[in-house]
This record gives sequence, structure tokens and C-alpha cells, in this order.
Amino acid sequence: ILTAGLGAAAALVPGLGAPAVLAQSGPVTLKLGNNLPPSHSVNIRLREAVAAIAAETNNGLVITIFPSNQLGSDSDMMSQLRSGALEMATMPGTVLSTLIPQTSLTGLGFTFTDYAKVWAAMDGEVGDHIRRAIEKANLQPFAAVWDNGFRQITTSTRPIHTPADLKGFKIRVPVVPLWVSMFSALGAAPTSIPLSEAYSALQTRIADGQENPLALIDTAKFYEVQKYCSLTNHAWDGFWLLSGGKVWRTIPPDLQAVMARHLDAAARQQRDDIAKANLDLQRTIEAKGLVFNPVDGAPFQARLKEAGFYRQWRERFGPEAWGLLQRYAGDVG
Ligand code: X2X
Repeated sequence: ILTAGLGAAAALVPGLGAPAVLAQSGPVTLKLGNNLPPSHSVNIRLREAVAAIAAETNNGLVITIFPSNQLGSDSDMMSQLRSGALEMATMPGTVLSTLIPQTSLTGLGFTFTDYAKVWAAMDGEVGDHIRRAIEKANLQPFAAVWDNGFRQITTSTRPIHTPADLKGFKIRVPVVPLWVSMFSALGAAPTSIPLSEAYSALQTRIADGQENPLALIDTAKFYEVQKYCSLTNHAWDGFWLLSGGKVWRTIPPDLQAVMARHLDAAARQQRDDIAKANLDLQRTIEAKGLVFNPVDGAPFQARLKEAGFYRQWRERFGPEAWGLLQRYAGDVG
């Protein structure tokens, strides 16, 4: 029986049996930050899970969600997580790589071709490998990774069909060294800009394009400031749900278990949300004005190979990580 919600009462009624730590400290309250709009499926499922956790613990564990970079950029939130100022966050694995290099492994360009392989890898040894790296940095990752998705390029200038179309192209990418390297190798001019500033960067033409999954292109309303969407499927990315390691260890094990159960279930539902949304999203976004074109990824991959991109990143990630990636994704690069 979960007694967390009885904390305050237990303090007044000796012998009720609540764990001492709860009796003294009352409800556990945690802040959870992320960069996503409230309407994104990650935040919809997080809100449901947080409500279920509060209900099950009788408000003994209350998580408050701060979406849309309300607490700062991803880099800001990473610092806050490490200092303990922020207790929880969903972080794109690729962005987390500025702190923990191994986390961008799965964002390698033209590596994963479908979701079956992605989830086998993330729920298998690739996920375990990355999880260990995250734990070493004193952050606590939850078991299930959430979906951001396969990335597509949008532009305000011209559709992208071949690598030649990217020559000198000013493209906004998140603060992800792997993707700066990739778009540079493709001949483009990438600029790292946090998601919170991406819309205005496109609007003011600091960048002529950006790349993100359809769900994010839709919820971040990039269609308002872009004309074309080229279906490059150039990389996959997911979100790690994290808590600060120190904070996590102060949460009583019974509450940790309730959190893990609800939040991991929510992640799996959110994966399904994206899969279902993807069936209609092209049509939805077309209706909002973006013009779509299919893209053959092969010439892009060939260009990256020629430029030494895969060789360079194989060295950076190291043989163990690279071997695991190949086991799930097939021959890489
Ligand atoms: O900022 C983005 O483009 C996002 C949310 O997709 C990532 O950080 C990977």
C-alpha cells in the first residue's frame, strides 16, 4: 500500500505507519521541463501520466510540467538538472550529446530506415549503452524513450531534391554537433539555434530552412514561415525522460516505482500517437500551405560517405557503440 499521501497526517498520528522520510517531508513536488509546445503528444501524454501519479499517490507526488522552454533552452535545462534546480526534463538525445557525446549515436544520418529497427535498438542494447553513459553523468534516465521522429527538411526558398540543392543553404539545426557536421558535409551552411528561437530565425530569414519531424513542424507552426517540405527522412531522434541523479535518490522507492510505471507506459502510448499521426500529418500540413516532395536519400548518404562523415563519427563514438548500432540498423554509412 502506498502511504505517501498520508505523510502530513502520519506526522500527526504516531504509529500510522508512513515511512519516516515522508512523514517529515510531506508531498514530493517536482518540476519537469521541456522544449515542446503543449500540444505535442509528448506533453499530452506527460500531463496524463502526471495526473495519474498524483491520483495514485493521493497527491503525495506532484509533478508540474513546464513546456515550451519556459525554464530556458535545452542547454539551460541541462545545467539546471545537473545543479538540482530542475528535477526532471525530456531531452532530445541529440541535444543531450553536448553533455554526453554517446547520446547522439542514434541521430546519425541515413542510418535507421524504420521504426521497428529504432525501437528494437532503443529498447535493446543501443538504449542500454546510452543509458549507462547518461547514468555516468549523474542523471537518471527512465526506461522508455519517447518519440521525436524521423526528420524532414522545410525551406522558405526551394524544395530540396538532391545534395546540390543544399549547397550554401542556411539551415537551422538544434545545438547538435553531429548535425552541424552532417549538414556541413552535405555542403549546407548550418546554424545551431535552440528550438525556442527557431521560429523567429525562420521568420527573419536568419535561416532559410530547418529540419524536424512532421509532428514538430505542425505543433511548432513552422508551416507559417516555410513553403516547402522535402521528405528526406535523414535522421531519427527521440527524447530521454530524465531526472537529476541526486534528486532521484531522495525519492522513496515506492514512489519511484509509481513514477516509472506511469511514465514508461505514457512513453509507449506516445510512440503510438506519433505513428498514428504520421498517417495524416502530410495531408494536415499540406492543407496549412506546405508543398511536399519525396526525396531519394541514397545520393545524400553517398555524399556523406565521400566526405568522410561516417569515418569521422565512427572514431568519435568508438567501436563498441558503432558495433551495437550496426547490429540493429544494419551496415552504417
Ligand atoms: O530542436 C529541435 O529541432 C528538436 C526538438 O527536434 C531537437 O532538439 C532534436
